[in-house]
Amino acid sequence: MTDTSSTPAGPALAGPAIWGILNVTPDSFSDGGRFVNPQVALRHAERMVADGATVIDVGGESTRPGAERVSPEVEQGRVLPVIRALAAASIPVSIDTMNASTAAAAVEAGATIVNDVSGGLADPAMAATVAGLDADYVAMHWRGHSHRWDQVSDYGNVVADVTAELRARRDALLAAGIAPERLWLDPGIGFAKGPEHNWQLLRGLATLRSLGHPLLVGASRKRFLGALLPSTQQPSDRDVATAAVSVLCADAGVAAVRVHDVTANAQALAVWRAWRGGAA
Ligand code: PMM
Repeated sequence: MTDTSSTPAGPALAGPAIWGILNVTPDSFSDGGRFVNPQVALRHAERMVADGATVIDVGGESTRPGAERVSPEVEQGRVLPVIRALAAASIPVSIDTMNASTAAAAVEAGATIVNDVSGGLADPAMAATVAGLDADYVAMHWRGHSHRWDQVSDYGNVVADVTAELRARRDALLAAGIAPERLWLDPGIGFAKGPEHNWQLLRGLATLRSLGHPLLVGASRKRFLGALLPSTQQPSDRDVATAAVSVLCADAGVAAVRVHDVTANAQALAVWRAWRGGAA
């Protein structure tokens, strides 16, 4: 992997890829319940691809604070029909899961990326399972399930702490057999982090990039953006703020942004490319 953090020109001018979020859950914080039907999910995914997404990230378990965990069987019952429908339509799919059995079943159903918000910590079988799959792996920074966030959200220097903890995860994941060129890292915006932690991490993306892996950032519609907006707004009113973060992520050399509103983010990134002198 090439570190381009000090190189404004070249391939980085393409800017981040857009991963469209498809939560097949009854209870996700901004789109819960909308895409449980595979045909409705497929239509939404096709629209996101038409609007500029290159990957659709399918999740069957909500990670929002207070959400109940679901069994891998329930999770797979939700996501596998949707993944099969997307794969049949040749849409690149990422599976958002903390469960090794769901990762394996999703790849079998056609997913090519495993996106694990626990970075392999929630399921001890995840790293070895993914090492045996033909799939990329996103390891997000994670300190525990949401019911523990109050106890685990102390940081000295959040950028240094998250970088050190992601480095340790990276080393463990590579030792388990995941190929370095298939590993992505993610700072875990909003996961056991307060608003100022999130802003410091976004300002510190160059430090995270120094780990030498492509970065995925998931800031879309998160609460720290809502804190900037009028108190009457809903999560779906945070798409303009999300697009502004995506533009700043582009400047920081992030490889992909995970977003709900693909159109807003694709338009904002087209402006970024034109401004930077790349092809719009
Ligand atoms: N955030 C959520 C879910 N999955 N995956 C990655 N890699 N990074 C994230 O920041 C992330 C994620 C929670 O947001 P959602 O409920 O809107 O999907």
